[in-house]
Amino acid sequence: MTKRVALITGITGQDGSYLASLLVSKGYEVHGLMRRSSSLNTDRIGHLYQEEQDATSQIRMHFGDMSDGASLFRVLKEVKPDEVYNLAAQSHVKVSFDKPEYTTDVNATGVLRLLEAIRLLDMGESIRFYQASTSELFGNVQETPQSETTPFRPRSPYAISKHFAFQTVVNYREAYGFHASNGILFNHEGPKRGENFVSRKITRAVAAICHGIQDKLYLGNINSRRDWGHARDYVEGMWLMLQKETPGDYVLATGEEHSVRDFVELAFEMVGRPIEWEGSALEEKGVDRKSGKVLIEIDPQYYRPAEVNSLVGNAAKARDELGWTHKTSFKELVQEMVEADMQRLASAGMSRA
Ligand code: NAP
Ligand code: G4F
Repeated sequence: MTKRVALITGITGQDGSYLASLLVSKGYEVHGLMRRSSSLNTDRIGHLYQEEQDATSQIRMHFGDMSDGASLFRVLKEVKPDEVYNLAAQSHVKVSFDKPEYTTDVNATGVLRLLEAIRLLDMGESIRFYQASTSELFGNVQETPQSETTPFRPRSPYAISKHFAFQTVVNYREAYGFHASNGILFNHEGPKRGENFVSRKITRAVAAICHGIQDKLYLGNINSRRDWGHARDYVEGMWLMLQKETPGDYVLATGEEHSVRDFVELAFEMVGRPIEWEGSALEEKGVDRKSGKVLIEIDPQYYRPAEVNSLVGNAAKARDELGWTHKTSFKELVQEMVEADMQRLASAGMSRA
């Protein structure tokens, strides 16, 4: 039996790392597209990746960039993948307001570059394509919960770039018969989550405060609500979409909604430091109930010019057609992230004393 070959863009990110592990465990030959960086950025895939010459390396890496069409063309030609998972993106919503043009180039035009390279290489019939679409497309939500039929009302340069990418995938499916699918994924997290997304920012702060190396956590809109699942569960859904005979667009979500405030309360509770809230708006503070110390303050620099206040998904189509459901509860997710950050600091011997 010949091994199936997968190419993952964004392999050095949170989802790329979980997906690479999943595909290696399923016997795939896994290749990753990686952009050049002045310092090594392969930490998240360190368990799979060794240097090119090392026969024990479980994945192969290729330099390329979503902003460089020729590099995408070259990598596709070299790897000849059966499945392409396009996870690469400037994925931070707030940052997209600061870098709208760059975000659009990578997240929108980048997807067009990749699909067009597949078409020009006459690989359209042999490749199955996954696009990392997002619940941010629903933006100013028109109904609750959101499903595949809910209208898109994007509210950030990030969401608008992903809207273009979504429609481009649909267009290549309809115009050229590509097996191309959009996964409309709601927020998914885990211990490998980037440090400036709110979930990880909170769990890192909880650990650092417990170890005495941070005094306070500064947050933006703590009343914002999200449908948070575990990335490990969601990459399984990506793979399932490409195993289906016909392509399609699928929501992956837990169907449960929590506020940032809930996340903070649960995370601090897990280390025995329950929080009480005092004051309101910019003056609201999270106080350690036992010591009376202020641990959380609001900093408006984390507010967005246009906020998505609430997102919660209906993943019935993925359940019925793919047999996908999430496995990890909100509480288990927060627990795993807090424990991992506590463990990281403990093993680094970090404390202020
Ligand atoms: P992430 O941790 O930020 O990873 C993004 C990946 O894209 C990294 O490997 C990054 O490389 C790479 N990348 C960025 N710009 C690139 C470029 N110009 N060329 C090539 N690679 C580039 O994001 P994630 O959380 O794993 O999310 C994966 C995908 O799913 C993203 O497209 C995101 O927008 C989408 N998504 C995520 C969620 C979620 O909740 N996690 C929900 C819905 C959709 P570096 O390591 O060098 O930075
Ligand atoms: O963790 P966040 O930055 O994630 P956001 O904006 O929901 O985007 C993530 O999920 C999307 C799927 O819906 C992905 F497409 C996207 O790539 C990314 O993975 O912020 C979550 C909420 C927001 O409402 C934000 O305003 O938390 C609020 N928040 C409050 N204080 C904060 C902070 N967000 C961040 N990053 N930092 C804060 O201090």
